[in-house]
Amino acid sequence: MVAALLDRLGVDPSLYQQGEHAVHSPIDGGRIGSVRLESRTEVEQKIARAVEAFEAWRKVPAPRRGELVRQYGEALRQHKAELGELVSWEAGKITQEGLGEVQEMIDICDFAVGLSRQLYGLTIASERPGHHMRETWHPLGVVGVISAFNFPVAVWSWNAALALVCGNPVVWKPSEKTPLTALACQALFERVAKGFSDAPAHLSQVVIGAREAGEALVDDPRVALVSATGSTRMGREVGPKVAARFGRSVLELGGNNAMILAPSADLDLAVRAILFSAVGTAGQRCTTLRRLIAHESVKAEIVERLKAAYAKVRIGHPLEGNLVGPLIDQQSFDAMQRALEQARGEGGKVFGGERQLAAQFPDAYYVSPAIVEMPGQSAVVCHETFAPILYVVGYSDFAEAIRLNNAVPQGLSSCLFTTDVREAELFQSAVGSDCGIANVNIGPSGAEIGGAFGGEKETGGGRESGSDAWKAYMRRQTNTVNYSHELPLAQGITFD
Ligand code: UN1
Repeated sequence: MVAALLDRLGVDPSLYQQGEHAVHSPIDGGRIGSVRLESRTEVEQKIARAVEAFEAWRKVPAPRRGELVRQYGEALRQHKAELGELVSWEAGKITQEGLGEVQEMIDICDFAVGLSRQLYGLTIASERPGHHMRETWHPLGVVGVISAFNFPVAVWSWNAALALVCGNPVVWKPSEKTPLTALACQALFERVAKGFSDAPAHLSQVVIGAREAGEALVDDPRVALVSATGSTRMGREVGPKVAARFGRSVLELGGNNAMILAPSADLDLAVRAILFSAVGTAGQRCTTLRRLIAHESVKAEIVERLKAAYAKVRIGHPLEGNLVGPLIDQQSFDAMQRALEQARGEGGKVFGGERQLAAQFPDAYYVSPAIVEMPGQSAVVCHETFAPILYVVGYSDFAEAIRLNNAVPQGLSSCLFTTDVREAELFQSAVGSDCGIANVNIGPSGAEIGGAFGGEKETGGGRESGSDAWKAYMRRQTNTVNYSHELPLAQGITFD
């Protein structure tokens, strides 16, 4: 099955049939490939090739660079079904979400194509006569991308599409858990690049490797920007290392996303939003809803309605019409069980969370999503467990709800369900949510690519994808030109 998909996506079988690192599908635990892990030296060789590619690519006009990304987007459209299914096999996403992930790639390609004609700088009023000032944006250099298993292809594409139109080559280290989807994206890229006369060799490269390979990207001063998505623990290592060599990093780390449910909320909408954002992707999005902060007047009702809805959610093989697929692996299952145990110890009432379908899939980890009513926002609630656990806490006044929303170390996404315009505006104001994303009447997950994506505090502060996130992938230059016959100095200084 997987081999046939990889074949249709043009991946050379030698890349996934003879390595020492086995790749297992979370769907049934079966082996779907084995890849060779690259050494530090091999990664360094790839970086050297990327530097060469940069020399050529930065000279290609940006709209022409955009044309390559447009053609890549076309290739993705043609192969959406296969790539989406491969995402399901390798990351365990349900059909709709696997396809949605590929659509997110197509969308960012479209965005980047438009951007390739809009890498605008500024003109600035000079204080000196006969002078003009402007600000220009130039290609930055090699961009290293480190991505996580849960969005095995989309997050790379946010980075790659922008990096490429900005004039930069990309070296990508995907998660060791999802190398096959990366090989597929790379095969598609190579096919498109081959037919594109202005694309230098090695414009996009994949590095299959473990920690050592990631470290090679992080440590190498030739990698101008490291864009890393993953745990806060990983970011704590990557950020300082890149900073120590004065490199640039874009960090997209843990989230602990809340929904505030106000007394005036439309509960029908809220139930649907909670289901998608807490249960979808088996709770394995960085934007997954993990905390429900419900007003005391609606808390009992929402919990009851959620329990009824959770009981109906179909859990099972993600390609067979179910709504919840498996967790990525046993480690993830164990972490979930430990968190539920801790929650009980902290006074939580746990509903759900048990292993499912163990007889049918002894080597895979399906769970029923959990709802945990907590007496308050205790330690376990402040920690991100990458599994479908929704903690519910109550509040009585709105200021307290905002305080709870903000009282965790992470700051990625947040949302409020209300029909009270004052609450809505306050939530999105300077004294409201402290997160990078703050929504009203939609859940915290499933963001469109057009906005800047990322968050504050332990989420790392990086922004990827839309808006002006492209600026992180370019270097800014301030230019002053004197077209007069004098040499006036700024600040009125005389130096005769
Ligand atoms: C992630 O989980 O790392 O907003 C990215 C969302 C998706 C991206 C999630 N568009 O849920």
